[in-house]
Amino acid sequence: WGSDNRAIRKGKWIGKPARRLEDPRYLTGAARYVADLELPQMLHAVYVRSPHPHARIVSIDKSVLPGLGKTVFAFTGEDLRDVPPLIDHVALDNLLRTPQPVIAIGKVRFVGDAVAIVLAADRYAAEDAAELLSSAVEYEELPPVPNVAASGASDAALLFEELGTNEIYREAITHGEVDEAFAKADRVFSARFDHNRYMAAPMETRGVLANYDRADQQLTVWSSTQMPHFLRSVIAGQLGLPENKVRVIAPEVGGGFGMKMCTVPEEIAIPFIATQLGRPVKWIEDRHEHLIAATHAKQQSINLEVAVTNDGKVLGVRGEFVGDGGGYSFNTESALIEPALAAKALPGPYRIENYREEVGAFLTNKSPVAAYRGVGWTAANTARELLFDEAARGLGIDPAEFRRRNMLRSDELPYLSCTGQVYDSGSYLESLDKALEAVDYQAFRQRQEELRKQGRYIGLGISSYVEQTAWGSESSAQAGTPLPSHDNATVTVDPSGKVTVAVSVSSHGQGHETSLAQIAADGLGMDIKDVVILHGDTSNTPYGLGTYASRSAVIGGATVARAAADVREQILQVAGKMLEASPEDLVIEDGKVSVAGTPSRFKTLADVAYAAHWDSEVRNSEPLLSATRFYDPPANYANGCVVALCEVDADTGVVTLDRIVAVEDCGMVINPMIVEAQVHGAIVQGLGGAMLEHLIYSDEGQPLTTTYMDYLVPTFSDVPPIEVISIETPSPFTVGGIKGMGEGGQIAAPAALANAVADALAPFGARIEKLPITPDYVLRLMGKIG
Ligand code: MCN
Ligand code: SMO
Repeated sequence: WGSDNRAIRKGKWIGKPARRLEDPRYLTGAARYVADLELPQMLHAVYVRSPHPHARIVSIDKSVLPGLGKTVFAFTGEDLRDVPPLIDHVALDNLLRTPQPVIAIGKVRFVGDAVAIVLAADRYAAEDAAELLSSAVEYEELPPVPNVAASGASDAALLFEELGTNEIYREAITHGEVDEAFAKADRVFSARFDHNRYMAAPMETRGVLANYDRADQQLTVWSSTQMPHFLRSVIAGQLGLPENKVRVIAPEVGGGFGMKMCTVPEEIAIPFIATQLGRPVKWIEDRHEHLIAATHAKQQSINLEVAVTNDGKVLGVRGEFVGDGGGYSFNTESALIEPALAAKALPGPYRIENYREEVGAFLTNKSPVAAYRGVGWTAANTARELLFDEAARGLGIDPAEFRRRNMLRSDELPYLSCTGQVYDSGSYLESLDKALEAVDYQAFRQRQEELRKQGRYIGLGISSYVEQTAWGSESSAQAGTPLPSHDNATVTVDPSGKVTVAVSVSSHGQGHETSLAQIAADGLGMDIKDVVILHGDTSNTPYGLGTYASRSAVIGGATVARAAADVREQILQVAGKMLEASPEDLVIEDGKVSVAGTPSRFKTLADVAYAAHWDSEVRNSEPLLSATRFYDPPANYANGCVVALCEVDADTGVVTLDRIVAVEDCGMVINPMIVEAQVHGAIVQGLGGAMLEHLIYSDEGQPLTTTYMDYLVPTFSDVPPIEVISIETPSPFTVGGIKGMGEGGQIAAPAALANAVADALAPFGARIEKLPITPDYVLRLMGKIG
């Protein structure tokens, strides 16, 4: 191993579409989520949440609650004054901080802001008591700040008076010679793009169960989280407990999609109350609460200008990215997460050397914005790809050809982008060409022309992308939000020869119990069925940051590969003594260690493992087959291209999606079936954001989309056939050449869909400036309604 730290042992499993080992328990209903857990003496928590977008809390009269302190308990912000507020700690000097108490103190800043927590022995009693307490909260309403325009107005009410402004960040950075580029340009195209506010809306809402055990003074928190170790660090810090007295368990997590990445106030308040009451406390969010109080995502406004030559060469780009952060700049991430990441991601797979990025972020009286799959990158990709199509149309150049003229060729990689990102490797042009070939691009254009003559409007949209993957320290620094990040895995072979792999990444639907087992199985020459992956529990996994930013294949995979390689050495040492052969002459395959070329001279892995623990003649100096290894990878970037085909009904404005083709290049693929399914899932979520999902607030700051009747998530019937084509360009920088891919589909799909609609409506001169693309928006674009 030592000579090449980037090698990975590829045997019978890596690259195979192995069926997911975790699926039987999902399919049979045996999987257990936070809501399924019951503890003796457990209390159920229900939140009292603000009905006002912006108000002072004048008083809360707990005395209205019958049985207060005996059968019913209530906690307000004042009761939790000793718990420090949550603050974002992004390392940016000029970002104004907005401390968020875990229950509001003095003031509420959005409809859904936590005002009190009520507890009772069952959920029904707690709901009734919470309703009673809600009516005993006196508010003094303040003028609402419903959007960025209102937030920036000179007479706007301030969410944090002490800051003297609602604009918590503004910064402009110039890369290269931007003004010169615009001065030289033949044409300048510009566009405004308003990205809609929508949200992850995982099948499982948020939920926390906390229990403080007085016997061993240990706090155990079960939370539907993506980052158990990080959450433990935050809880210990917030509650002033030694970290080794806090255990965090992420049981089954029914989707996180970024929303369950950062620490939420509920994850601090519920454990605190459990320590105060000395009884287990469970809070399970309901769907209405989820839609108003869980973090929202994606909303930002982008103004883009592109300077081009008449033959379609991009000379420079100017962009302004303004985030609508909601009531608090959200802890561990900040309101910058959308606009700042979008600004850095804007160049994408193109050769853009001159670029000015300006980033601003405002507070508004809405639920805070935090991560959701493809955070920032989705908005950047959509704005850029829409504008590139617009420019191509304006110049009379085919949109695919326009892209080709500006796209980085494989032989230009590794490439240092103007925003400081090192694209390690990829297949940008090949991905575009493969996607177009799959849909028979030329034939489509002919058909489009013929159908237009009949008054039918079909369209094709292209979206090329790079996806920054595998956040380690370097990737996060290149994204502009530096955060030391690394992970660990411990691989252990027990005396019976079975393998347990404990990882710090934390699967919540991605199938790590299979894909990481494939890596361990190849590393140790055995079957994946003999490998158990432990994750999501701080008491039996090594420290690490968990699963987000498409980091687990690269980082989790490498930690497992490295630890397995060390254990393999330990096995070979023992087996060498048993077989009286030099360890270099041994091979491990199918659970057997044999002498190369003489397969009849072998020991089973079980024999070797037994001897390694119990036979003092042959065992190693440490009678254990186990190793822990860490990994913090260099930055790496996956890439791909999504092409969507649609038809727009000119009478109703309804868009029918006919077909989506996605080319995905994530380097060496561990499990092609999982990768394909991840692409499908991400595209469907992107489709939701592009066509259906919209969290709408009234001008008074009231949320109007508070059930799934108003907030439309895509269903099976909204999804066209999706074909996934794989290209494998290994990263020269990562272990095994693996790159991540969990977000690519959602980064790319909205632009493909929006461009398809814009292409269909080109005869109407339509320009898509916002999402979702609803039928009434389409009719507006066609000039059919005002
Ligand atoms: N994979 C592979 N070969 C590669 C790359 C990935 O086989 N070259 C496999 C991995 O082994 C893993 C899966 O594909 O099983 C995704 O890997 P990766 O891209 O590393 O992403 P993560 O596992 O770190 O998952 C995070 C990513 C993110 S950031 C969001 S958001 C998202 C996503 O995963 N949230 C999800 N997909 C999700 N899928 C489900 N079901 N639920 C979520 O909450
Ligand atoms: S938004 Mo994904 O958890 O990085």
